[in-house]
Amino acid sequence: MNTIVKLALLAGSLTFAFATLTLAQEHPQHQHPPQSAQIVVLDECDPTTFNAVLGPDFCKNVALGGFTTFDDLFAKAAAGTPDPGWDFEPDKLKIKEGTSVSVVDQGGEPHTFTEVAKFGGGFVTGLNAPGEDTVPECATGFSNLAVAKTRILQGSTIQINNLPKGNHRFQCCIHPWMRMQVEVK
Ligand SMILES: [Cu+2]
Repeated sequence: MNTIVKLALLAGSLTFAFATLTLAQEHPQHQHPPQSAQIVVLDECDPTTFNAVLGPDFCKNVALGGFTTFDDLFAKAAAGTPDPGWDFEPDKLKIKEGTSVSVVDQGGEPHTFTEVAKFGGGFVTGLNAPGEDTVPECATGFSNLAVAKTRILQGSTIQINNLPKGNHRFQCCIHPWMRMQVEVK
């Protein structure tokens, strides 16, 4: 038997095994509640220093304490040790095809949840790691409609449906160390 035939048979039996497993887990009524998963977006922007630079209400953080000032955020990024308080949770999400994903910004400032082929820098060069270039998907910032569409404001949620099978990388185009992966099976 040649290798291709063997691989085809192997793939066939794996598919069968998976199908059997899936059937065994199915609900008896053939009615499935819509599958959904949530990703939380976090930051610790300091309202006083952020809003002094970016305008009133840019940072609307209501958390008590734990704030990072505007200057500190840039200093940490430039030092190659970006603030871990700016984060997507979880770091990796595994979902079944057809699952809808909601991304909720529970931080104090806007972010983007932008799919990229390869992780890299965002469009605010002062927040990029030393030597890191802006990834093409984030280029030109919010004047790029594709980037603008991925923006999430404080307290709001975006919904992502129909993610195809495979591994998807998402990052924030403003704070590019905010990164996570969604694996769709
Ligand atoms: Cu961000």
